[in-house]
Amino acid sequence: MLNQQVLEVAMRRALELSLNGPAVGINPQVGAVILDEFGNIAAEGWHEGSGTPHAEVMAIHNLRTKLGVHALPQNYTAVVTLEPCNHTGKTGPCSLALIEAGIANVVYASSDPGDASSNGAQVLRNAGIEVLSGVLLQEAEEQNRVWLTANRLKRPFVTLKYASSLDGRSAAEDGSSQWISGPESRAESHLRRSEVDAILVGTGTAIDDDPELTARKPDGSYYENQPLRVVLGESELSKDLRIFNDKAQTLELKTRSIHGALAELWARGIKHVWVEGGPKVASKFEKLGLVDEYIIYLAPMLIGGEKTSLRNIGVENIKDAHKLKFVETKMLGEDIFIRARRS
Ligand code: AOF
Ligand code: ZN
Repeated sequence: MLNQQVLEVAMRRALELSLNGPAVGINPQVGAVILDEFGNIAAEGWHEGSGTPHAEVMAIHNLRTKLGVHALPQNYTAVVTLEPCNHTGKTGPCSLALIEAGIANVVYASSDPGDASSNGAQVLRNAGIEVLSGVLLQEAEEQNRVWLTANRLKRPFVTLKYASSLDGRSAAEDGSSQWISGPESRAESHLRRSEVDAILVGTGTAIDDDPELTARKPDGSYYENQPLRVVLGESELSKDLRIFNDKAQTLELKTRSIHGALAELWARGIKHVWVEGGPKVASKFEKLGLVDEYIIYLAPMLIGGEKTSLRNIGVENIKDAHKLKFVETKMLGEDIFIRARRS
């Protein structure tokens, strides 16, 4: 096996390559590099999304093409960001592809959480391949948290997003809320929208604010990926609402059950949902402990009054407050951007 430092450099490259694949869709972003016996990169590959070849299969293919032979010399190390799969889904098992290619060593970061797809490492070991797991585990877990969390919990990853005043208000007393965050924040949040599978709001927000809930660039044009628009609640909605325009798909979930809604979205292949409000729906997700990540745009203004971003989340005593940790903060124009998780 090559030394740890060489493997970490290769894994860093594999993590970078994985980002060439789409963030949206039901499959993970996976990258792979194949190292020769000296630790030099001989070939690279990544996964382009559901229905396309997996990262290690791409890398093997690229190596064969480069060398112009099918039977490879038996001294290669495959470095992959995710444990090679062991199932036939839309493509064949990567474990077998690696064995068949005569790869000597396989190194990966995170384990595959799938019921059918996991266990690739054991199959590789049984075939006499040396396997090392957990290389750059923390980096890989952070980068792939959406797909990994969703597949471990078997429900979509939930991001709660809101823009608020410094005193945590998302609207004034008359309900007006345009605009709290500045143009830089709004541009950023639209870019992030384009990288999720669904945006969810309650019927109250759909009716009161009449949002379009699409991902738009600062010039008003639309991003290629438009997340599914999901409206949760039992109120009847007029088809004249902007949420029903033809810019994206829309799903009405006529239920009050948050768990039921998440199960329905998971069944539809939604891996990442952005909960955008209003405060009642957001508070329900928070109360149930279903928020995996918070994205908050904090504007330098005070609004006061009752229209807080969250309402009752079940905290009666301060010792029950939901404790978070900031994982990323930055200035965005005049605003502060915060990405946080439960601590
Ligand atoms: C890997 N390498 O590049 C990817 C893996 O329907 P399929 O055939 O595309 O299989 C999707 C599953 O395979 C996915 O849920 C995950 O468990 C694994 N993805 N595995 O070894 C890859 N994309
Ligand atoms: Zn695979």
